[in-house]
Amino acid sequence: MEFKKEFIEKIKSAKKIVFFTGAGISAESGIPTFRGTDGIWNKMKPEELASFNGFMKNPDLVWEWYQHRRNIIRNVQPNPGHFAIAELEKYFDVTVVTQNIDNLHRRAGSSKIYELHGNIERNFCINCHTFYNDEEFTITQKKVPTCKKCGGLIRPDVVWFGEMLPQDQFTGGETAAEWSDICFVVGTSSVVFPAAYIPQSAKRAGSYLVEINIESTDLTYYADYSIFGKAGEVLPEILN
Ligand code: BV8
Ligand code: ZN
Repeated sequence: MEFKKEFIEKIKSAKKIVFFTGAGISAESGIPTFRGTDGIWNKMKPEELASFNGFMKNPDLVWEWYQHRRNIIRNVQPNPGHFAIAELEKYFDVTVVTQNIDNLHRRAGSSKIYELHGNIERNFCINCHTFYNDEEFTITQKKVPTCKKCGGLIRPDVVWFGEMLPQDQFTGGETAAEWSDICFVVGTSSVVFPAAYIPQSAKRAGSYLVEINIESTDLTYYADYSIFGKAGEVLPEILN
């Protein structure tokens, strides 16, 4: 793969690099994306499954859907894209800012990660906020579990539509992006806010914005360089 010269020069002088990632980076591991031809939202309604109202209306259905996704995530592995990002820590100060809840960046070995939309391996009681990790429930448990302390419903610790992002994760991710020399935007449709502000903030603060995606997105016209290709194929090339 031939990269453009300006990009190669930027890489040579860069110290701080941010990877802003979305569902597309995990697609090659076998986790379905949300939008696009095979996206989850083509079959299911986000307001029914990924909102607090949806959960209150049908907690068992929402719990079962997350159990289904946990099952997929447990049985897949990080792909060459995740591993390349982790390996780049040998050469740069790398920060990962991810919208994914799948833990694959951590499993690939990345050490500095901001999770904007939470993590599917954690759960908490909607009543008293006691945290429960995944091992406390069997993967076959289809009905929503209840809290040992207060009997409240237990939900996954992910950010649903209409909910605030964890402030420390958003601010940490945005600050890292603003201070970066290069901000890679990998495998995201860039339509979910406020997460999608982060690459914009990076560019406004002077970072060089590089998009890696199999197709053009809302961010493409804004990027300094768009590389069209699969994350698991493009990212390892950057190591060369
Ligand atoms: C909030 C977690 C406010 C759980 C998710 C401004 C304008 C318009 C609307 C809004 C706005 N601000 C807020 C909103 C509303 C809403 C929103 O953004 N709506 C959009 C959709 C119109 N936002 C919210 O509700 C947010 N909260 O605003 O709170 C508030 C204010 C006051 C008081 C209280 C509250 C919260 C949003 C969080 C939603 N959570 N998920 C879960 O996963 O179950 S959303 C979901 O989308 C995903 O989980 C993911 O995190 C997120 C982004 O998706 P992507 O990662 O980009 O995935 P997608 O499938 O779209 O794209 C995949 C891409 O990969 C494609 O481009 C494809 O081409 C590419 N690709 C595929 N294969 C590959 C590849 N690329 C490279 N290689 C490959 N192999
Ligand atoms: Zn409780």
